[in-house]
Formats: sequence, structure tokens, C-alpha cells
Amino acid sequence: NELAAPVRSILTAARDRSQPDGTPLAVSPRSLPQAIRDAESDGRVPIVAEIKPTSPTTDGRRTDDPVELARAMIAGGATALSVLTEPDHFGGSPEALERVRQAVDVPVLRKDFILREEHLDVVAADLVLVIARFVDDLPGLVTAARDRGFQVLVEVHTREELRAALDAGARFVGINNRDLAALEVDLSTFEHVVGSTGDGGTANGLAAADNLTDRLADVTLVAESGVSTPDDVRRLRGAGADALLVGSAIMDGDVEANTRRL
Ligand code: IGP
Repeated sequence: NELAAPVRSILTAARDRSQPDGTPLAVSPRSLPQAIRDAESDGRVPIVAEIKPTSPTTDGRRTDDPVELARAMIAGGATALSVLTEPDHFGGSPEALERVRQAVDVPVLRKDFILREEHLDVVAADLVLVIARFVDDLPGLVTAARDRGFQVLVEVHTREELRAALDAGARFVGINNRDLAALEVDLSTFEHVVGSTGDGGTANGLAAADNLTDRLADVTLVAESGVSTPDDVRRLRGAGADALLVGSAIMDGDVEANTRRL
């Protein structure tokens, strides 16, 4: 299960990236679970809308002001935002995140390839993404991020990674439907990883084989990637997703209308 070429090159760059010594950032995070409850109580689907100017699987690049994109997403009903800060393959920047976070009052996730503790001290965000597969010391990094005040969204793609995330103490888990080897999206990934068939039942005794599914009760589950229609949203919510993280389907065209449509 080799990583796709762009993913390999992103990782190599991230490993070499060293940040200047900085004061560890103290943040008072805006609560994602609270934002999700607020959305649900006024009948909105909890959408984390992602500002992703480009990606290894996208043609072209969106050059709109990130603050304008953020405002349009909020106007369309977004519950939280995700902002790419990786510059070379996703067109992001820490400055974009900083400006967006000042302009809105919803929780903002920093989307990047954070591999070590020093990578955390770049920009204040409400949540940081940590990709389980790429991190050597997951419990150490989760703790370091939490000590700085971040909510930590641990991204997983398999049940083994889900177990590692829970063992590391993750309270927020993102299940990425995109496979980082082929870069293909399959929404059934979410169902397999959480051990749900989508109808409230459990899949093939998977859940019975371990107690992982029980351990998810207090965890905020975010379904990531490949969500593009209201049907996708219903399917993943039915399978237990507390929120949906949506990039391309929102970034492609009229951002406000795309957010509202879901
Ligand atoms: C959004 P999509 O298919 O809606 O554009 O996907 C998001 O899940 C994706 O951008 C993503 C990502 C990542 C990007 C998931 N995990 C890690 C960069 C790094």
C-alpha cells in the first residue's frame, strides 16, 4: 500500500520543515462539539467547509480572498471551517488561516501535515489535524497539541488507525474516505472504519470482534473527503458521522450555494 507520489513528496517536505523556535501558542479554542450542537438545534447539517485553493487531485487553482470564501461558507450555513496551511500542493498559508479566524466566530481547523511538536507553533487555530499514518509518536503529539490548547482531530483511514487514535486519547476523529495510495475516494470507508452498516446496525461482526465501536460513544466523528451531494450527507450521518468535512464540492463554483445545498 504505497503512498501516491504527491503524498510522498508532501511528506518529505514536511519532515524537513523546521519551524523557528517560537513561544508555544496558547489558544482558547471555540468548541467544535458545541458548534455541532448549535447547528443541529437549528436544523442545519453540521458541515466543516474547507478552504482548499488547489490539491493534487484538482485542476486549476482558486485565487479568491480566503476571508471572502469563509464569509460565503458561513452565509451558506457552515458550522466550522477548515483552512489548508500547506503552501506547495494545496495553495494554503498560515496567514490565510489567521485572517479567516479573525473574520468569523466558528471553530477553524488547521489542515496541514503536522508531524512533530514544533510544527504546532505556527498559527493559532481551534483544531489541528494530525494524520495517524504519518506520525511516529501519536500519543506524544496529541498530548503536546492539547497542552497548547488545541482540539486535535486525528485523521484515520483504517480500523487499526482508529484504534491507535483512541489509544492516543483522541476525542475528535476524522475518517478520511480518500485512500492516500491511489488517491481514490470511497464513502464506504467511513462505514467500515466505524463498524456501521449505515442503518444503525453493525457490519459483519466487525464490531463484535473488538470493542472499538463502543469506544466511539463520546468521540466526535467527522467524515472527510468525497462528500458532494445531500444523499452522501444522509448516508454518512446515518452511519454515525457527527459532522462532514467538505472541500472540493464546496470550492468548485458558488461557495455559498454549494454549502447551503448540502
Ligand atoms: C476534503 P474533498 O474530497 O471534499 O475535497 O476533501 C478533505 O477531506 C481533504 O482535503 C483532506 C486533506 C487531508 C487535505 C482530507 N485529509 C489531509 C490535506 C491533508
